[in-house]
Amino acid sequence: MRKLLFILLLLSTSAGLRAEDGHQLWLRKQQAVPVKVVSSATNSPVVAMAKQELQQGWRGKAGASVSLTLKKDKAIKYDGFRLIPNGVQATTEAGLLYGVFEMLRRQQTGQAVSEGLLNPSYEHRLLNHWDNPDGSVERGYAGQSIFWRKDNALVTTAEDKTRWQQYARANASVGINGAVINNVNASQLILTPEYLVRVKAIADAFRPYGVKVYLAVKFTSPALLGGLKTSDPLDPAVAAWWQSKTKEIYKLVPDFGGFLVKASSEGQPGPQDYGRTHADGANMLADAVKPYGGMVMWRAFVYSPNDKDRAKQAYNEFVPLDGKFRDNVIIQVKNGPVDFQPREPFSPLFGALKKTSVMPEFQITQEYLGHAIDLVFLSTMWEECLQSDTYQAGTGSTVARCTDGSVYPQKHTAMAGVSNVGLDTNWTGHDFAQANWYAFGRLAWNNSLKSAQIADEWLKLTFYGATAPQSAAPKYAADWNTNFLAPVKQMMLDSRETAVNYSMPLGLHHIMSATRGHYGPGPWWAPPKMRADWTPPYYHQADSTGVGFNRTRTGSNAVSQYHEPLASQLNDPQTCPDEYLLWFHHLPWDFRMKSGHTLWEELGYHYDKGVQQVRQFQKVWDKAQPYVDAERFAVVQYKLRSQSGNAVQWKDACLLYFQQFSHMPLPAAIEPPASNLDAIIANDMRPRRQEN
Ligand code: BDP
Repeated sequence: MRKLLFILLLLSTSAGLRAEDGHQLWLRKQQAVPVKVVSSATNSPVVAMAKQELQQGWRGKAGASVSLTLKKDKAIKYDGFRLIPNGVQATTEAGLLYGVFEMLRRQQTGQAVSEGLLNPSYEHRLLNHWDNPDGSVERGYAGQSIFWRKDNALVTTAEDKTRWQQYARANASVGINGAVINNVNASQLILTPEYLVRVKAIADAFRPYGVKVYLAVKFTSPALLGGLKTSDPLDPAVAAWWQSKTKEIYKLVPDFGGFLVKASSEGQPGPQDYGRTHADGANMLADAVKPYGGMVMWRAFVYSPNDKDRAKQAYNEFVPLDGKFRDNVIIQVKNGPVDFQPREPFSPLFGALKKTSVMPEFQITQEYLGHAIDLVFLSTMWEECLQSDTYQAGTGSTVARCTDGSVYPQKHTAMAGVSNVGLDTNWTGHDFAQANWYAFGRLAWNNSLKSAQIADEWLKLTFYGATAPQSAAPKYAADWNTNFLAPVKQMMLDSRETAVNYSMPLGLHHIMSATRGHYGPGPWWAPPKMRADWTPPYYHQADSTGVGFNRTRTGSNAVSQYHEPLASQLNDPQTCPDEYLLWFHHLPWDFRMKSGHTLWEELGYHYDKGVQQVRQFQKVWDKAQPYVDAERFAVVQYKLRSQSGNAVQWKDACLLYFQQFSHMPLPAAIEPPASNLDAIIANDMRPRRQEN
């Protein structure tokens, strides 16, 4: 008995009954009042969840009666819903659940629960987990995988189930309805019967929250697992193998979502190994899942060492295939043409594929934006991408509208985010990285939401009343708004531009350290024999004549992949926005910027500004102390200190490194370097365990 009590205690601690350690995310326990729920829907698991959430979180009129109604309604799209007087109306059960979460969010954040129709922008709103069968997470900074582990990999414990439920609930609360539960660099293991049993267990835990399971698959699985001589997509035996594997999966998981494929990319096998196209590969898999209503997400993240400009390859490979894909294939395109850098222009594939479904892929995990150490709210970056005008179908054909079905008649619409979730108590490593998970879900639901609103909601849900049981008092609310909400929200909204300033300003990209897993600066890194397109000098092209990648018509001509008037605007350094200047241009160090400064000075000012901004964040956070519980306050404070050191490193390293080429003095107004280049490089090259 005592042993059982002990186990229960352990379980409850790990299952989320802790106080304010971040485990409850934006779903902290509410002081709910009684509510009566009337539902016309049969009491399915999803409807039961909707009721339970209402009962646990209702903060409207005590004793109110709330109706959940399933009803035909042509205006409701996908799993959208209507807020009606005293209730929610939807055409799907998931719609009812989302409606409930919307009502509760409004109550908790002080917004009116007014009537209205709320449809999601995208049909499928998915997290991609880069989790490996051994429990490691590629580019994960929040501990091991919540799905897989090395020892006892296939034993599902009660703790596993609880965590998967909590995870699915968090997703549902922001409208995320799917998860790819293994790495795009996929192991064939995932398709073995043992692993599929666990996939089923995960799907069972997700189902009551309306979250579907998807798998990333290795293209050569038929040869590796099925003993076939080839994995050629046009070989009938290969197609038959995939059909039978698909059948096996659907038997276990009837609502399985489909496959995600990284093929012929970064060493992953793919149709090109057999002289076939991406369309051949994707269509063969699409045919296998079609009878079950499944979908294939085929990634456009492709590039090869022979390319003169890596930024051009995805467009070159995929545009000729436009219209050749089955209608249940959707091409998954990273926001920028290179690779999740702190700032990239949007990928020119958006809007250019007119007869093929296309979905944006964002990176929630902060591979290039400070891991789980730096505080960077990514919503503004995603908003910038979604609101970029591609001009592909006239003015106003933004990335958002070119992917959500507004511009092109896509059979499927979707958005994916590479998850930052791991086994850490607070799920995401950094307490503020939770905001990126939250923001991704909110933007996938509504791709025209503003980051300021998202930050506002998240802060209220995550921190309000953390130190004050008397938080209902009007005085507390007023103080909280002025002293906590306003400055901390501003810090979040400024944080991405700050990270760009101290790491890769003015269009610089891919100059991060290779030895420290992409954390910190490494513009010098270019070991002999290394593929050029994996080294920073390939991207910054610094020499005595200047800096930047010439992608204009006199250079790689990547600008021509954009539609006019954008192509000409980007092509001319006088009209190219400063943000993208060195992305598209190689310019002399004394090039005159719009500000009147030389390019060299402007670089110096940006790096310096980034450092000053992080120091400002430290002050903002220090002042926020009275409003934050001790645990979360201390951890964030500590991380901001590390971030401030990181910013100084970036500034010193990059300015001293580039100075070797510019031969110009640093602007007098900026803070002088704290170290010298040799020492910085020696420290970066120090042998470490984690490799690129
Ligand atoms: C790169 C990551 C690598 C991923 C790759 C991808 O460094 O770990 O496998 O993206 O998206 O940014 O496939």
